[in-house]
Amino acid sequence: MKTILNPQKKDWNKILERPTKKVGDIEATVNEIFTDIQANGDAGVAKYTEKFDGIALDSNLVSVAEIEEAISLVPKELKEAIQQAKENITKFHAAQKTEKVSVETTKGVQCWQEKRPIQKVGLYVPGGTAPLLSTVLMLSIPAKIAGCKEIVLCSPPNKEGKLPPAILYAANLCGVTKIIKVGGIQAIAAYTFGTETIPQVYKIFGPGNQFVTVAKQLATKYGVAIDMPAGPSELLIVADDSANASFVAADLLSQAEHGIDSQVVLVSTSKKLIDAVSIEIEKQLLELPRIEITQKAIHNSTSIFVENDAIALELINEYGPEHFIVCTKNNAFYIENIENAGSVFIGNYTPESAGDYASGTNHTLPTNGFTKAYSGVNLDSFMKSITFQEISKEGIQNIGKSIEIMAAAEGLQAHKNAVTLRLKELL
Ligand code: HSO
Ligand code: ZN
Repeated sequence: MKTILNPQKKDWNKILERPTKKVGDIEATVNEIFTDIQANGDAGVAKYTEKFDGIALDSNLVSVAEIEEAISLVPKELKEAIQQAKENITKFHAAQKTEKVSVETTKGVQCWQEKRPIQKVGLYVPGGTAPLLSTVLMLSIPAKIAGCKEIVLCSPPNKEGKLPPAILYAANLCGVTKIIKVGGIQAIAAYTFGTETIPQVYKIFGPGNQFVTVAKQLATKYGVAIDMPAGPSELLIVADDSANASFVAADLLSQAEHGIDSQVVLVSTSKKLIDAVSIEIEKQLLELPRIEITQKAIHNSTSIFVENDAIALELINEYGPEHFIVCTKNNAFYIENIENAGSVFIGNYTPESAGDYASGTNHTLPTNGFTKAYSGVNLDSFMKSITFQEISKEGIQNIGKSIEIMAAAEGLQAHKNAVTLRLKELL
């Protein structure tokens, strides 16, 4: 990790630049696969599964027998851990339900807002070096609580044509209605158009590599919503002498382990802490099975020394980290004033891993500075708000004149008439 001392404000963006990936001609590939799957449905999906995942499947729909096998294969200890995580994620997301909002804006004019679930949602769980069973929980639990009717999950099969048992177990436990062995661009294309096996959905959720990300963006052009633009994982820790250096190092490494393009940043008002963390990182790194990935991510990462908490805060708000750990004497200052972050972890005993798995908060969060405008996945992500209104005779008499005047000002006579006829009838 390189250390930068007291950087000038004009250099912050450069120092905190996210590792960029080459998008290259991904878009052309994505377009081609979309067109093929739109025209050929399941046959197109099977072709790309064979091409990219190296497996020809008779059917990509996960069967009851496969789920039963998975249930028998997942160790009891893991089942219990999943159960505890599920309970906490359920409690936190169920508590996010809101009451109907109803207001009489003017006498006789009643307006209200109610939420309804998105009926069909498509969840995506990537394969790769670490199949994330926790992501299954983070997406399917709020979908179920929201009341989504069709909850489909796609994930790429391995070379034997299988999904990891823990993914199947978690999906089945959390109420996923259909599990399909398909990954990458072809999964997103299938969600966009629908195939004989894979239902078309109204919104797609979940992380993925750059192919999946570009595909999700293309899906929006066909009218399918997505949770958020995804990017590599990030963690920023602000810590001072009150922090435990080995805990800070462990947290930085936990996020660096995701991928070579993960970005971890340490901001501190203590040079002593920065040095201690750096020594700890070197020590702990050697013990990690994913040392190569982790080392590369750490290599791209930075420690930044700043003079005081006010400067640190400004820099953090400018960066807008996906995950933000606060471990200082002045935690309240950061908590009150943080503007841009996906999820905040406070104090020496709150590792980011807690939010990744089991505390109850969602780990599907905006990255790449999108925290400035996007929220992480939550109950509302699976719902829409509908507004209602009912106006009485008295109500239309109270607001009718204003509507007529505004409609006339816009030159929209028919709009005005819709009110004028009613007002006349009431005379
Ligand atoms: N930190 C990741 C989520 C995750 N970590 C899953 C471990 N498993 C993105 O928030
Ligand atoms: Zn993680």
